[in-house]
Amino acid sequence: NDKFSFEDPLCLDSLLTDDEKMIREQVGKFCQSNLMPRIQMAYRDEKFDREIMREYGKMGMLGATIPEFGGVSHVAYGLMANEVEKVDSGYRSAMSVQSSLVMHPIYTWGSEKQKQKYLHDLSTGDLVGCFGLTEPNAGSDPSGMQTRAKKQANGSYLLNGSKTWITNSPIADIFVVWAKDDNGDIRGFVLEKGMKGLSAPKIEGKLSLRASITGMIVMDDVEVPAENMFPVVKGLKGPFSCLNKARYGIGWGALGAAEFCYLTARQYGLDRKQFGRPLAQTQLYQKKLADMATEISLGLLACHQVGRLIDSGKATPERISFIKRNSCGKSLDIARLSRDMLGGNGIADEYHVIRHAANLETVNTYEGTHDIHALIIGRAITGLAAF
Ligand code: TGC
Ligand code: FAD
Repeated sequence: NDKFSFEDPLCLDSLLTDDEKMIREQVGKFCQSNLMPRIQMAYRDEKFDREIMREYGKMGMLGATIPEFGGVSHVAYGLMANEVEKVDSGYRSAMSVQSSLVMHPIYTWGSEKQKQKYLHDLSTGDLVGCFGLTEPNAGSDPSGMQTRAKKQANGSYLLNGSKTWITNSPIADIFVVWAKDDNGDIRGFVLEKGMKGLSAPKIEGKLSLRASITGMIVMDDVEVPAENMFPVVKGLKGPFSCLNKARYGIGWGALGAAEFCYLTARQYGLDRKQFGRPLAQTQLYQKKLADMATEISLGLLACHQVGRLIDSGKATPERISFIKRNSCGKSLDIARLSRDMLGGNGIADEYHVIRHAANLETVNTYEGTHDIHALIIGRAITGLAAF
């Protein structure tokens, strides 16, 4: 630790426990040997291999912070997201939706019966879940959702409406969906594939996050038994508490994509010569590498701090907004810089950096856009909501 390392300039490593280091190493090996070889073609062909969910399950990567399914620290969960996103943001999306947006709400808000029915099979990847909050007319402002859950005389609910931009919906077995009831309260429901009136068409033609499958959730008079509703939680804090977890993981994850882009640009600059010397021996190239290494290291330290705060029960949503916003914005800048530093090769998929840059456009937008997180932080600073 007394020597400078371009891979870990501020010795983040020294802050990790032995367990966290071991988890990072095992997950890192899995990602490089199982995910990296398939990403180039998956991205070209716009395909998500459903088997990946079972592979995550075998690795203990689904719902890993839940005591029954691993109970790892939030820093360890962040390190997992970071390793996966070194390969592809879409592969991290699949893991975070299942863990933070499906298993977490069922574990936190679900009835005993719902937990027994779904959690184990979600942890093994035998079931795939998705999370439906965003609608065609309600994105940054989910309070404007139009999906309705109307109570029937027999006690069940009739759901009508549509959700859009939903990760994994076309391959999902279960759907955590948020809808307004007859009192105008937002309630959460677990829908199952095959329910009459429920469909999940794929959204084609994404030029970002192509190795992740995205779709709609269309509900046309879907009859949902009352036992499929989360019994207690009401209001936006239901969906928002799930977002806290997912946004935290994205903080670590996005910087994984940035680390890949930084290391690729460094190696490229050492290998390629122009004007009689390596590109890495020019002042402009070195300035860019120094900026990248600085932002990645500072960003990771912030993620580490927020992770420890979550584990000690001291994280607030604004603190999570800090790292979600910072990591996404900075990683997007770093990926674009790296693309530039590779010259023409920077646009070829075999070098991967253009894919990361394109992916990070989505990551900067979903789970609250860069500007929406500025407004969440701004409200906390001033006490005034500017939405
Ligand atoms: P606001 O008045 O602020 O709050 C309403 C109620 O919710 C509570 N709350 C939270 N609770 C827990 N965690 C949080 N982060 C919370 N934020 C708010 C709040 O305490 C209040 O509770 P109560 O009991 O007093 O009623 O609500 P608002 O409507 O003014 O919110 C504004 C804003 C901008 C903060 C919010 O609308 C927002 O965050 N918008 C962004 C929307 C978003 O992030 N959508 C994400 C969709 S899911 C997704 O993108 C998945 S991508 C998956 C992948 O592939 O990885
Ligand atoms: P809008 O809300 O229409 O925003 C458009 C622009 O206006 C943005 O720049 C925004 O910052 C800005 N803006 C909005 N309001 C304000 C304001 N008050 N002041 C200043 N600027 C403002 N959602 C889910 O529920 N589940 C998922 O699994 C999921 N997966 C996704 C996967 C992908 C690939 C993508 C692209 C999106 C996904 N989303 C998902 C949706 C995502 O959360 C939304 O796209 C995001 O919250 C933004 O909403 P919007 O697209 O409607 O944009």
